[in-house]
Amino acid sequence: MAEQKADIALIGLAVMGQNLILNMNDHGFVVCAFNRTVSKVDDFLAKEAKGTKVIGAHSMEEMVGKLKKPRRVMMLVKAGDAVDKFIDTLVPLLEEGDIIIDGGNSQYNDSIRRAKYLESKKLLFVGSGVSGGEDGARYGPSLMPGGAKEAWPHVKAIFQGISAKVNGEPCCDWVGADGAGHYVKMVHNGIEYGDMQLICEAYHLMKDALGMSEDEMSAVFGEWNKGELDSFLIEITQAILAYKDTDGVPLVRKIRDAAGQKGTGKWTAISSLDMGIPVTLIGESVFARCLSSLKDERVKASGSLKGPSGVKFEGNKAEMVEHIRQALYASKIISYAQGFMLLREAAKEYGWELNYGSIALMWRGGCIIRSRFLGNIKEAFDKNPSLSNLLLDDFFKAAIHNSQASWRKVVSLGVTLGIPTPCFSTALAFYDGYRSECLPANLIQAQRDYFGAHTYELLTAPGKFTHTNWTGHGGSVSSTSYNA
Ligand code: NBP
Repeated sequence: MAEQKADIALIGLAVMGQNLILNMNDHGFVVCAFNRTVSKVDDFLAKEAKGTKVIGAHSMEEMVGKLKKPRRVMMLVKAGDAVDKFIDTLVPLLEEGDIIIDGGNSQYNDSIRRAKYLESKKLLFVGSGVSGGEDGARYGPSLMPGGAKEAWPHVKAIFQGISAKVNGEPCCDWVGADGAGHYVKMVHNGIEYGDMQLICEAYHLMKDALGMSEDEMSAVFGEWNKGELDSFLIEITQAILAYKDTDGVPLVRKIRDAAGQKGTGKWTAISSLDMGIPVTLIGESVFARCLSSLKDERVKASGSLKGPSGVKFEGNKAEMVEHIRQALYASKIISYAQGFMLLREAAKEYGWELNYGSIALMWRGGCIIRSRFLGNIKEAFDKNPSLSNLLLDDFFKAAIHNSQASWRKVVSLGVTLGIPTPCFSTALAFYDGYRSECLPANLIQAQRDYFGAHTYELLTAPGKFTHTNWTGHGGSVSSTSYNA
């Protein structure tokens, strides 16, 4: 009997690829598996995929020959050159209208380039963010596909079938053209960096300012997870703090405090700098990881650089824990407001028609930043799809107003005790800046004009650039006015 033709091929049999294949199989799709190291195909068929409808291929030619048309080939391989190499091999094997999907953590600029290249070859490119790690891939990831829209009707059933669902709605929808899916995934990861750092600052304050044990803190995170902070990251933090090593000591206490990173937070910060959008919280969260990794230098400095001495927290612990919860919540609102500001600017820059409510729904389940809070964001954008800033939505405005006194107390506590709270602090500084009618940039403009004849605008004449001869001996020639 002839072998059944596959609905989709999946290249890359590491953790993400294998689990996505099994997920697709559970949803009734026939998948053809392939991998650079071909022996992994047989290992996979003999072990994890045993008893499933998954079929394998030992060459790209064989794989392509086993696919229904239009052919759908998805890659879950290391981002970068590997993706380009597979694309180069696939192009001569495919026909007009076939679809190449990259589900790895590719840079959105690479996806823009690949979409254009494959369009010139009459092939359809889909760059899809995939989030949720191993478990998400196996039982329901958040999927953020973008690229050639003509491909969407051909991949929608598979993607929405395997994705996470919230109240029956798939955490997957079409994002936009060329690199939009990977851009949205990048911002998701940036926000994830911010969320993790905010949780770490709450932990740091509870541990060092309030002197709480890991079990006490675990219980606090457990409580927080029942309210407006309900999220995957708070949930795992509760579990991590409760986890004991074989000697009964909390394992977290033994872990070296030097954070790693793979780059997506940094890319988000770079993109925000390029576009001039103040995504300060994600930026600080990346720098906090960089500072943490200077462990040896910090150990040396800790022996000689003094902080405040003789100050201790002497208030009511339970009340301060609640203030910390409020500070975390308010800072998180700022982080998401900044993330959506960046998405709005990117949409303008790259000509994408992003649906912000639908992005919130894609992140609502399946991915690492999944939370109840994203449901509130979806509601805000559903109510007003052209909302210019989340902070101006009534729900979030009220939430910030309600939390800000606590938030200020917590930032002050950190400053007084010498405990760094880079993300709580930058979020508050952003909030105070964003709500200020006047900032001191008038003086910056005067300084720039003083030393470089860069000109300034008067409050009464915006758009009209003037130069002043501040010293009496400078000339009256001004520098060209442009923004750099
Ligand atoms: P890895 O990122 O570890 O990639 C492993 C796969 O890439 C294997 O199939 C490997 O083939 C292949 N590969 C490598 Br490595 N170098 C290659 C090259 N030069 N040419 C061709 N193939 C090459 O696997 P993963 O963790 O499953 O992630 C897959 C993608 O999904 C990545 O882009 C990752 O960033 C992204 N992602 C991962 C997660 C996660 O939680 N792990 C979550 C979301 C997205 P081999 O078997 O022959 O070495």
